[in-house]
Amino acid sequence: MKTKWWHNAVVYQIYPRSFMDSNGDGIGDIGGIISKLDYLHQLGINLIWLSPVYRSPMDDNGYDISDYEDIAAEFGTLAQMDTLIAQAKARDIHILMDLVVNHTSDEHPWFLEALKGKDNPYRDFYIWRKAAADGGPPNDFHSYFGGSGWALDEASGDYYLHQFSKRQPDLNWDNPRVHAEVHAMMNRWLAKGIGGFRMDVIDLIGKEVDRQIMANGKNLHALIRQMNRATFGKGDYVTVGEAWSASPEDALLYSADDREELSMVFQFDHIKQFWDETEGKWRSKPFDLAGFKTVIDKWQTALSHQGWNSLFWSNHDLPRAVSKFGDEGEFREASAKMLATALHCLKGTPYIYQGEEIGMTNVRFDTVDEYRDIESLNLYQERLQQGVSHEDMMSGIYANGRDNARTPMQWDSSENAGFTTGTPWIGVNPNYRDINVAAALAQPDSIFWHYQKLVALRKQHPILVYGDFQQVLTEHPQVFAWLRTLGDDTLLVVNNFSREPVTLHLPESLQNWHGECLISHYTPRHTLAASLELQPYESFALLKGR
Ligand code: TEU
Ligand code: CA
Repeated sequence: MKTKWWHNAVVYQIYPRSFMDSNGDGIGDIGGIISKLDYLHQLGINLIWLSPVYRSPMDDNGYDISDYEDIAAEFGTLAQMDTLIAQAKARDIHILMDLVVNHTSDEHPWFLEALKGKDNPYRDFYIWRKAAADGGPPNDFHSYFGGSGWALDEASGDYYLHQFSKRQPDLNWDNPRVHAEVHAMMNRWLAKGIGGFRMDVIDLIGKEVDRQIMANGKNLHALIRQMNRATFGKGDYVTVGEAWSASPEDALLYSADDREELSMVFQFDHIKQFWDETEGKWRSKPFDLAGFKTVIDKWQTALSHQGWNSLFWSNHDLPRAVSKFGDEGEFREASAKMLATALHCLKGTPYIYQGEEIGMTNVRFDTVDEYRDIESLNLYQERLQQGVSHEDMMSGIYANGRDNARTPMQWDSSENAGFTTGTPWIGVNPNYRDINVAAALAQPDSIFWHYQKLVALRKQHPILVYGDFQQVLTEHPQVFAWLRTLGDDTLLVVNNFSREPVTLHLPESLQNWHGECLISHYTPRHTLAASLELQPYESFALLKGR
């Protein structure tokens, strides 16, 4: 495997709307991000994945772009974006811009042109089909955000495809002019000094519409290779593709060295495994460690020598890590630290979602009107019409709604958690008085300092970056443990994923170890006997002495 500069880097994801408001309008902005770069530098991260800040009508909070080369007024200006890039770089932090090119906003000039008529030069920048015989949508493809995935253009009587909201028309990647326009825009952003791209639903751009194959279409990898060669492949950039459909085999196609495609992908097996087979995310299955271990092991093993894993528990579309995989009550701190150790001791690039480093939790607003996410709001309406009860839908939103991750970043215990001096665009989680950055920085053993140690460890110990993964204690019902091996070095990572203490009996091969405890949030363990008493949500990583 070729080593890359970013292999020991950790990425911090910023959802700009909710990160920090610098002008009192209740909406996070670039000025707010700039004001917090020292905080991020203190955490030690080297890359920021910046969710979209481009001009947008904000139908999907910026994932509906109307101008790829201007900044949304509520987020700031291009000049501020240049300042952010420069100020970040001065702190050895590189910006990954969010590239959303499966679709645009319906206010993008390309789409406004396309609406002017069937013979407009931009018409086939998008995907049009004739109405069905009954005048309805061409087929029964369903949008991820509710309703048909086809919207009628009254003027022409044709329908256009939109896999997300009807204000997010899908681009036609069968059209070489689309490639050229997107590549040119990407190169202009690269020329501004960014570090690379996170690529929104990149697995959808090769869609074969008439066969209703939306993900992993036959041209997908050719399109990505072409994009690589035309843009980021010319430099040492970081690219991560969001691929909800990806299998380990797909991930190797995206990220193996000789593929000249992407650095890595976000896959979601460890997320989808806890969604209901028929109700999806709206009916959450209880966390099952055995299944979780199997999935993580599958991905670690598949990409151990080829390709590269991304590592994450949460993002702006997912519930909060400690609420989903840990304990948001009595053991919030211990479980958040355990999850951090587990993630950062796996092989791949760890992603920290804003607020994860202080153990922010899911939110439970009393009424659906307090929610803002188009996906939750649309599906609430649609599913109630289908007979799902209000209570069932609310429990789905509480468990897996995207707004769980989008409540304002909690900076301190002042009003609105120090996020804004105005009225926040979405409610602040009421627990901000106790869970906030100021409190975390003042508490020596807080979750923040635990993350800071983990980020630093990745730079100090190549075994964390390149060590092979091998699960141990595979059958244990509460403990997820593994070895990382590199040359003569062996690291043992043990995580108690339960709220109960565990008496752990070690196999011969792990007994009588002595070495350096790289990280622990209980009493550090430098030696191992035949058995040990693990505390609730205890983790440790022990580097075996040679
Ligand atoms: O998400 C892709 C996507 O499929 C998710 O929206 C997912 O289906 C859903 O959240 C399940 O919980 C990307 C972006 O991350 C998301 O924020 C955008 O809404 C979406 O694409 C459209 O751009
Ligand atoms: Ca603002």
